[in-house]
Amino acid sequence: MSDLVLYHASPSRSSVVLWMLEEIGEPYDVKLIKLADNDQHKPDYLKLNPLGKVPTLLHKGVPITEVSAICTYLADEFPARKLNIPPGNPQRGVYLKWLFFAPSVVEPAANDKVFPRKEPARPTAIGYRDLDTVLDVVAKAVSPGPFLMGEQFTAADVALGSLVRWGMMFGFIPKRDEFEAYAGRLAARPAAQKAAAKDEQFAKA
Ligand SMILES: N[C@@H](CCC(=O)N[C@@H](CS)C(=O)NCC(=O)O)C(=O)O
Repeated sequence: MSDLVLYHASPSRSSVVLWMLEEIGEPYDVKLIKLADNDQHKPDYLKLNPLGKVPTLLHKGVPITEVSAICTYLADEFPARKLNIPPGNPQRGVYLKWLFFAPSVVEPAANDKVFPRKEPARPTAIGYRDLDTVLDVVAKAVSPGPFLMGEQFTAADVALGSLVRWGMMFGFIPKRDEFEAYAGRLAARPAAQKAAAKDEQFAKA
């Protein structure tokens, strides 16, 4: 058994971690979780991820949950791949901002659009803006790019880039030129292609 074990449902948010693991290039094992069979609610899995969600990554037996936390952790833990901006570099703050921006700003703004609230939330009380405003910020950050941190591809591109790719695929993010160009650059990465091919097999399993 590898030090790294991904609990994965294909395709889902755990596909983001699958891509991240391919970028890292360390050996890992995959344990498939069948959401339709409610594997995520089984007692043994709830011990690892009390919310009963995927992904969960085990590293040396320690469970880590939350996509962006896992991507941040892996990039720091395996720095040779240069997928992080390390402590000491003032750009690390910007890098971390994008890693948090994905789940705490883009995702909730997208959810509000896909699942509108009966009563709109007070804009000053929620921690993000409407999806159009949020996406303007992302579009500016990825053009000309090529990546969020400029020339360096980082874990932030895996986390936020996955949302952009998925969002356009499922129609909750508009196919703006900036996003299509950025998604194209991400899809061209060999690790992204390897992860996509594996995920296709996992989906059939
Ligand atoms: N905040 C979590 C979200 C994880 C999540 O919502 N995963 C979905 C799959 S995309 C899930 O496990 N759904 C199964 C369920 O809710 O029972 C993260 O970033 O890891």
